[in-house]
Amino acid sequence: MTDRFTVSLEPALAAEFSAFLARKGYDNRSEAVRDLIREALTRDRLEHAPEGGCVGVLSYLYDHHERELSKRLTEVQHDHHDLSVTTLHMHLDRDTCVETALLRGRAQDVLAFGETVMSRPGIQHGRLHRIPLPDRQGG
Ligand code: NI
Repeated sequence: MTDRFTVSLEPALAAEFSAFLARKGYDNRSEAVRDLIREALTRDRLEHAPEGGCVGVLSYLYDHHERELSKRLTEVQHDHHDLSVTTLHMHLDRDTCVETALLRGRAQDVLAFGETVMSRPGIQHGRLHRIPLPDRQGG
């Protein structure tokens, strides 16, 4: 059953929220509020339940001429074969590679892996997006 509640906003916050909805393309305030609640709960869960399972999407760009970097990245992925499910590699141009790694494991392990990769010299635009799994799916 759907739980309904009423939210009161002062005019300035309501106007800001309306502008936000228009900019993001929401037709429906309820959908926007649901998304904001999910986002807050996700962030809270990742912070407070680091042992919980998650899926991670790690993406980054690098220059493949960078000394040893490709080899090191492959080694890091093999060392964490339990976390690294698959990697997509795109040869963006003559020099540059873009990779996206799909990870699965405990939220804290996925974060540690992502930070290890993103902090490597030569890795640019590193970004990790973690999506907590429902409890029934475990790590
Ligand atoms: Ni490449």
